[in-house]
Amino acid sequence: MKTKSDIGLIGLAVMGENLILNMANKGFTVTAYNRSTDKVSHFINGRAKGLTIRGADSLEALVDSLAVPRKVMLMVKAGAAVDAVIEQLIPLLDEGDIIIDGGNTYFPDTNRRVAWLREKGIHFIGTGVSGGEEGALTGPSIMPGGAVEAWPEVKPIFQCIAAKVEGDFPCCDWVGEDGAGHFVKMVHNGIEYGDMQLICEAYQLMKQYVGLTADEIHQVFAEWNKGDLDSYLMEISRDIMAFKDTDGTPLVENILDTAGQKGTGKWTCVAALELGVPLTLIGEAVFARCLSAQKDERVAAAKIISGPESTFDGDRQAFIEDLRQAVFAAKIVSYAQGYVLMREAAKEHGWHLNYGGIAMMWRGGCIIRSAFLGNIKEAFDKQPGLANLMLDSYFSEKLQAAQAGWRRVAAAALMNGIAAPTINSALSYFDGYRSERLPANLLQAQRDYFGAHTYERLDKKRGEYFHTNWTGRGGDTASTTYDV
Ligand code: NBP
Repeated sequence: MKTKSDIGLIGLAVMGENLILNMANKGFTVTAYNRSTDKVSHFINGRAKGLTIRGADSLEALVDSLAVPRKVMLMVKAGAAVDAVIEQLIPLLDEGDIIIDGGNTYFPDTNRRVAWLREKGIHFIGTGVSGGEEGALTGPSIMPGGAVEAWPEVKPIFQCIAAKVEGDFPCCDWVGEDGAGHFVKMVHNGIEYGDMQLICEAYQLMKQYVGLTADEIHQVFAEWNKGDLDSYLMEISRDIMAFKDTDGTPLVENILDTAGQKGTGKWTCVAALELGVPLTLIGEAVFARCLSAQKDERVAAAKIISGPESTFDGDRQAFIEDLRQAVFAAKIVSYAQGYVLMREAAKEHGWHLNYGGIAMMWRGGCIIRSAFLGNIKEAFDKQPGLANLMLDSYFSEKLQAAQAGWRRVAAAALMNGIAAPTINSALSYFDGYRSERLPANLLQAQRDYFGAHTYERLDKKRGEYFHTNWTGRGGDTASTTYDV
């Protein structure tokens, strides 16, 4: 073992332990520390035995064991715990040392911490780590941002432990300034919500409308996973459909239909609302989880409010192909919206994001990994300033091809009373985005009518505002022009 460790890691819960083992397996020497120090000895005498991992029983011992510039990675519970550990580390570290927060931190906290530590001469990196327990051990997707000066020091470790795709391409690269790494990880999680909900709606339509069994749905997902929808989430959904409970019935059918959430989907939607980005698919996915959680109310409502009887008498294969197209098209919309959100955040915060690079960071190691991300990388390689993924020739052609089937599925869901919020709202966004004229002219008229909020005219140049005395009773005074 080297006399000084390459990196120290604080937080020996599931993610921290596995990241340390991953680093040691790749030849790095790591010092492990945990607030409850009994976990340190348990780890050192257990999973870490025989590896290049040393334990520290205090933060002082951890800092003393590190090669300079010291690199200390935090894998503790996001929020106040991160600040508490940073406060304790500051007096122990020197200028030029590096603190890395690898938790699921809300990006404004990372913005704040980068600035706070910069004042003290300490470089702070906030990095998203995706892939859960297994990813942490065998190769996660890592999305670092913050103090770029620290990146050359951290890069060899992070790129070495990250997942690799297309040969030896690491799913880790520099994302951008301040909290950009955590922002991108947050959008990743939001997209994850959307991808999961889309698959759930496909399952519901196949089960409730077409009448397929879990084994038949397993076969459909297996087929879908061989084409455009090839992804980790499709793969696990395929396997879940085939998994049997102890009594031989499909386990999935015995699971209570109320979904939990930890908040990253909500944060993504809040960021979208603040930046004025229509992130409709992820929003619907978050709300679908909220609605699922209202189980008791739904059970009561089902007895009171009725809908159409669901009937299917069409061609099964044809409908399943339409459904595949609908899921694929809606998925394109979801990623298009997520990328618009990142672009608007970059404008707002002055970040320089590498959009193709982000697709490659998500290409392996993480929950949303899929073949499709390679196409997104190509789209941004062709046009780095691409305004919306749907305008790229590959994706616009795919959407064109999927459109008819997508509409048939949305119509079937609506006519048969089966909720498919992400498939349907994505179609509304698609139709809205491709509409030269939306009904916002009437909306502006309404706003001007009741609040003298003014409007612009088609026959005048942009930026010239008009107010009409609609009722004859109001005056000519307009309200201040403002945009929300
Ligand atoms: P947890 O989020 O469960 O955090 C537990 C760790 O935080 C323990 O080591 C605990 O020490 C430490 N900790 C707490 Br709680 N308060 C502390 C404090 N005030 N000072 C010092 N240490 C404190 O662990 P996790 O599930 O491994 O996740 C770690 C981070 O990675 C989180 O931000 C999480 O959101 C993120 N993440 C998790 C996953 C996943 O799949 N679990 C995936 C991706 C990212 P103790 O032992 O003394 O209580």
